[in-house]
Amino acid sequence: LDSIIQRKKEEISVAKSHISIQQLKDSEFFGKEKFSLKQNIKDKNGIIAEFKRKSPSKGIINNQSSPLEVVSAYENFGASGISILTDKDFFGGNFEDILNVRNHINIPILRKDFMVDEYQFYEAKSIGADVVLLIASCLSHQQVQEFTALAHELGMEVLLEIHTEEELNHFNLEIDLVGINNRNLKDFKVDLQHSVQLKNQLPKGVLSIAESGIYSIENFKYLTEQGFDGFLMGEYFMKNKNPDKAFEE
Ligand code: IGP
Repeated sequence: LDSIIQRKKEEISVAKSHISIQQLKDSEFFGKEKFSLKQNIKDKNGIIAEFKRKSPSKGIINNQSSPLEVVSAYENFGASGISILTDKDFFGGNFEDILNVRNHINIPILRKDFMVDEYQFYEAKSIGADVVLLIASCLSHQQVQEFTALAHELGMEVLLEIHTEEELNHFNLEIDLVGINNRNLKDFKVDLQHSVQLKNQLPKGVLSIAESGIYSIENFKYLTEQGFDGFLMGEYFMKNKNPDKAFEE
């Protein structure tokens, strides 16, 4: 995780030297109406389906399918939202993956990346993202607060990702959704019980998303019974040739 953050900071400083925030603001998406993930989690099946080519823990997952064919299938089966990785070095993503699909689907898109600098929020808006991920383990309590305010100012919602009990402290009432990652980003271990335990410690009424390691209908049903509002799922869909059929078994 530390090396990802290190690399991310270098990447941001290069990006800043090429495109200013002022230039990012010229994008067609600034000031434009957005899709609400918060609302869609309640209105649809709760699944945030992810487009992910590869990951540090799994290597190549699927680098054949195009973003548009995959996310269209996600939309067709009733997903509440789409998550698209934009990190290039570790996850094989890029901004085009969002730009190429944004105007073809009518559900919210989460820009999934390691957000450590204000600049990235302008970037996210400039490519048409509706939601950004804040990973508690990469940020201070104060950064979470400031980044949440900035995201809202730009018209985006915030999904705060936590993994430990201490990270519950990063929560504040401005946050739109809380994701509990079943995967420890430091050693990649996955444990569904983990999110169940932490969920019970969240303030009542907060929309909770179980993240990672949901690889079967049984997993999904179990987490639904435990009261989760949403489910962030990547690999299960990306490895299935027909992501739209993956839930019909
Ligand atoms: C999806 P999975 O096990 O269904 O492919 O997981 C998603 O939860 C995972 O990609 C993820 C992630 C992250 C990736 C959750 N938090 C933070 C990168 C950074």
